[in-house]
Amino acid sequence: MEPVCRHGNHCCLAGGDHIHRIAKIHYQRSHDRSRKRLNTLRAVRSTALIFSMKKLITLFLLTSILIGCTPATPTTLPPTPEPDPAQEATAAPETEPAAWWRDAVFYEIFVRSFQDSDGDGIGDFNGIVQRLDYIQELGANALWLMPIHPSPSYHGYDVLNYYAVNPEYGTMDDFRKLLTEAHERGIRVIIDLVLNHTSSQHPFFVDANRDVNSPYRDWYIWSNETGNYWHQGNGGNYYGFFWGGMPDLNYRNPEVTAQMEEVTRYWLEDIGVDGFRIDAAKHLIEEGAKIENTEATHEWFKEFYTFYKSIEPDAYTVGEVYGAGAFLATKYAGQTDHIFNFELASGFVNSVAGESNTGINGAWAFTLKDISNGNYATFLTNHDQNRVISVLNGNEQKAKLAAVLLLTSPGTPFIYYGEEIGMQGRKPDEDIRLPMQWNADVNAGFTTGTPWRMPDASYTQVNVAAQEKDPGSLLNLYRMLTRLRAEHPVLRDGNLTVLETGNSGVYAILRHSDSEDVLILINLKGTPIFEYSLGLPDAILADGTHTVTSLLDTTQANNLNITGGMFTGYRPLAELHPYQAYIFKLK
Ligand SMILES: [Ca+2]
Ligand SMILES: [Ca+2]
Repeated sequence: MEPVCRHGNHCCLAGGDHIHRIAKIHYQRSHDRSRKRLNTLRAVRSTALIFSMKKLITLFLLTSILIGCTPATPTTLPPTPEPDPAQEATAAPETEPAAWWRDAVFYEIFVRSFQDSDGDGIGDFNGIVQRLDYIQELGANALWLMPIHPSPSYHGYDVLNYYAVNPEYGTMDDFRKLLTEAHERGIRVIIDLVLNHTSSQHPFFVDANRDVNSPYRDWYIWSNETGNYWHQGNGGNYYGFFWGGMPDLNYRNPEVTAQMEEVTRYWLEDIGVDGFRIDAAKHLIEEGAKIENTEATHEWFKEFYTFYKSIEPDAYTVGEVYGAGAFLATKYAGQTDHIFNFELASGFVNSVAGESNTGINGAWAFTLKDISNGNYATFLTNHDQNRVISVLNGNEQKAKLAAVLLLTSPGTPFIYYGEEIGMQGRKPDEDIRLPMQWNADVNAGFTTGTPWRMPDASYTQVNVAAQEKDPGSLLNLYRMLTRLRAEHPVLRDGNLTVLETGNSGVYAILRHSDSEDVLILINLKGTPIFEYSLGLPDAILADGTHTVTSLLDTTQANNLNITGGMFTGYRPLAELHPYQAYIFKLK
């Protein structure tokens, strides 16, 4: 057999037993390492909170100066509970891992477009390191890096080598440095894991296609079938759901599973990433005509979950199940930690675009019916969709409302790079993945060389530097919202009740926990609203009179009277301003 492996001992044709044995040996070491890492992260998080507090006070002052009124006294942060070292040391490995992702705000980065550090026009790992302060100030404490492996494409979703990094993005040492620097700031890092397919130029496929007797032949799916998804190969047609350049792997072959588990172990254990975004999760295993979310796919992910948790109990996966809502999230429970709630994302964006609460209230009805605990990932748009401000026809006020919807909702929010400054972009895909707009200098501050693709022309107006100076900017709203989310646990994991509003242009929810109640109220329309009235149909609040104070500014709303745990006919303000969001704390 001619060796096709050029990647060292990770690419051996080891069977599942071998891989599992390695996994068990590494388990305890990995667990100790994980504890140490977590303690570092916790220590850093306390520092980050203090830092955030200072920034918040500054922001309050700036906002108040701008609107010409007395600054409200910022609320005092509760002390951060410190982990008990004795308890940490004796905690049994079987203890449920702390679900760090429940408190995370993720930032999705397309490495090629974020920041070029060496003038070759291509974003890189060192560029991200240069921008970690920016990411931290945004309030993101986790990163999702789109594919970082060598690939013939600009986007990287067709992988050539799962054990290496794309040399255009830097060296493995550069990547390790990014991990270290991020972890020192309390920022976790997950990477895209492309399981469903390889590149057609991957050595496995090249060998499989060259020779029908190749040991890799059965790693892919061959047939005499023609038509959709079938592509002409040597000695038969091969299955590639997305296109011929991305042949699907055959997960009915245990060697394929063993190989991808070794890839998973390598990145978690040898390199130290914090988890994965699983690309095209629903397409993993086909069952005849059924090619999405099959039973075999669910069974595979069940085993995969056990495997990666045995390597690293704190590892997080989020599955891309394109188009999924909460119902499918329940189907992937115990198989991935989260899937993205596309149904909710559409609800957020469509309600703001259509200026009506119908879309979002409908999405909440489905989501709350299936998952009431917020165990899913949320977002507005991602790298496969037109950018949110373009969907909103460039309306920055609407983009602000979308940000409020995302960051005051349950679930773990993901912000797509540039969304926080209102970067525009419509398909083709390259144009929704353009260079980050840092400033008004040549090439938007992205590179000193020739960018791999020109930034959007809007960068002279729409950029980070300009928005940092403007207290009323979209960027500063994102910063304020992530800080509110950090300060008020109820915004992360409190219950959510959709309120009656008596007006389809008014969206109102109550976030409720044993310790705190927050009311979010939004006028989705471009005109003032006077005719509305809020009602809480469930008996969940304490009886009596509550004061209602804005968490965004100095607005004081009318008191709220609760009888029998509920209320009707409540009007916090006589007038709701056009495209205005209010976040009120009840006391
Ligand atoms: Ca570069
Ligand atoms: Ca597949």
